[in-house]
Amino acid sequence: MTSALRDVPDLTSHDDGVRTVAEKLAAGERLDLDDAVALFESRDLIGVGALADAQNRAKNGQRVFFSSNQHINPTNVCVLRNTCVFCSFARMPKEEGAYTRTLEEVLAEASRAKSSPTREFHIVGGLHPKLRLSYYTDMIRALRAAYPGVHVKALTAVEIAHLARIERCSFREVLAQLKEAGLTSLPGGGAEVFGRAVRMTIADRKLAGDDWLEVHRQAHALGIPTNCTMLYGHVETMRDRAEHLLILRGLQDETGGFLTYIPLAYHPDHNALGEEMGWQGRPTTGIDDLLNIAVGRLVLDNVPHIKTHWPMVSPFVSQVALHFGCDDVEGTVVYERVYHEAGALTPMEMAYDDLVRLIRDAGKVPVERDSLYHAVRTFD
Ligand code: V47
Repeated sequence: MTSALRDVPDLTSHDDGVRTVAEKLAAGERLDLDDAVALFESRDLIGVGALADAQNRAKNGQRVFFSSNQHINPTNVCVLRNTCVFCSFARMPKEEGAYTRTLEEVLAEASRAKSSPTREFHIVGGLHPKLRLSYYTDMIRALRAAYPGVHVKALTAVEIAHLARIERCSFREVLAQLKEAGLTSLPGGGAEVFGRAVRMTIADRKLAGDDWLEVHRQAHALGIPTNCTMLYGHVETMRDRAEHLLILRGLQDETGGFLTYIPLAYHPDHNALGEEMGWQGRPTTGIDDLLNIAVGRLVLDNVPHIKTHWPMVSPFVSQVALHFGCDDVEGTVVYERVYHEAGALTPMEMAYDDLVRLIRDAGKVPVERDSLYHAVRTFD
């Protein structure tokens, strides 16, 4: 049963916090920091999930979006190699395994997809000390020329800020040049957790939280929509998570430029935090992965979509997430290094038909989308 006005399930939860949230939602009230902490601390996953599922269905019905996309990681050389202790992907310029692709190599890599025509390139990489902005604008122009109609979602806020430093110009100037070259949107990486103590522990020299927000604010002002993320499952507290979500919600109130929120599950293999620093944690569990989706849906009431990243949490958890507030599934991917270097055991690619089946078998309606969430093909 649902309440007639607000589509909130009548819920008798054993958890006071979840009952309070249910009452607030039914009354049309916004959740606050304490509510968000209570949801992250809740042991009533099914109760939290049912609330999130109702909110998602009210926004998106039975539709679940996915994209035919390809990830490209042009370089793993990164000036933050020794300070972002959670990262397994970065290398020093002369370190074994360091690579930087030429434009020709990127174009060759872009033609890997076999199961479906690519509609989106997702491009993220390291902070290379020497690559100029023109390396990226040339890449975007070449990809758009070779694949007419394709969307390019490229460069995290951290990479934008790094390029601004190299070019000695503003974030806005970098973004404007990328847009002119054909950039469609920005991915949401680099946010990690905004809280100072967490950032000092896991990403000491990385772009500060306020600067991450400023890059996204500037992008939105230029008409470039963006995604947002949170990296969870390392040293953060439940309050850190709650504060992070409220900060994202605050920027969305201001600009309305976020398209989707993606909780990113920390993978501890082959990085200093997981293997060398005496971190007492363990990889995230299915329970935590689903809870992060559900709490994201409930707190980020102004963000249209919540995405599950199947390479990190597995296709199985991603499928179940579709009943916990999620309406957006990572795409075909094709080839990916950031999580697989960190020990993700999932395949690198999901064939287009398998993605459609994964969504259908969850009882949902698959909708292939472009980067801007326009429906390209609907599987009724
Ligand atoms: O910011 C790095 C994460 C992010 C690890 O916008 C790790 O659609 C887990 O931007 N374990 C970059 N995560 C990836 C990114 C992204 C990914 C998926 C979808 C979208 C989108 C954007 O990868 C980094 C960091 O948070 N990451 N190392 C690790 N060991």
